[in-house]
Amino acid sequence: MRPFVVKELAVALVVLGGAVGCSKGTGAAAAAKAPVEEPRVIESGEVDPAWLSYDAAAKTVNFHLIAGLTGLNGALNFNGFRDGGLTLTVPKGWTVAIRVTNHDGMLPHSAEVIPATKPVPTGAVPPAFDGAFTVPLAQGLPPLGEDGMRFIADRVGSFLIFCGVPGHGAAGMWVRLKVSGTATAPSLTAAPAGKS
Ligand SMILES: [Cu+2]
Repeated sequence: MRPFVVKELAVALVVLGGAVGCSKGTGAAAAAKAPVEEPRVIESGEVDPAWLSYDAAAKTVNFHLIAGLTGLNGALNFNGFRDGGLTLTVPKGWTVAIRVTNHDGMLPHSAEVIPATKPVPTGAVPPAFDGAFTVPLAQGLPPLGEDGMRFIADRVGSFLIFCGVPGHGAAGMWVRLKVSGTATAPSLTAAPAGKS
């Protein structure tokens, strides 16, 4: 969880820096208008390196999955990607810790790692790895809610990280997880939607 603490600290410092800047010049009125902390603005299809961090010695990867990050697909996207457009690759045997944030102000969302199947299921199915889902899975996290999952990627293969709220996954709300027997470090790559 350390990378998340660092990130939040960085946000706090930015906010603090803004407040200090205001106090030098335009005074309290401007300071009061200082924007509330906002996540970095991401365009659909853009990969933010901050989403992924890992500890090679501990063989642990931390990934920040953000439901409805952009308006793409009626917000039925993860991190601004739909239909498998983003792939998280992790080496076999590593522990995968996924922080899941629902950035959608309207709809509930969840996340679950499932075997790669076509068509994508219309609702929650048994997870591919023990513990690889958020709670509640079918009901979803409320807008701005947060949960996490942690599991060991103990077998190679292609998997989906998909939303278990009925209809969302089938509508395109899924990205990919690849557990690799040859990769030496985790990576995050964007690929054209629908391609494997
Ligand atoms: Cu959803």
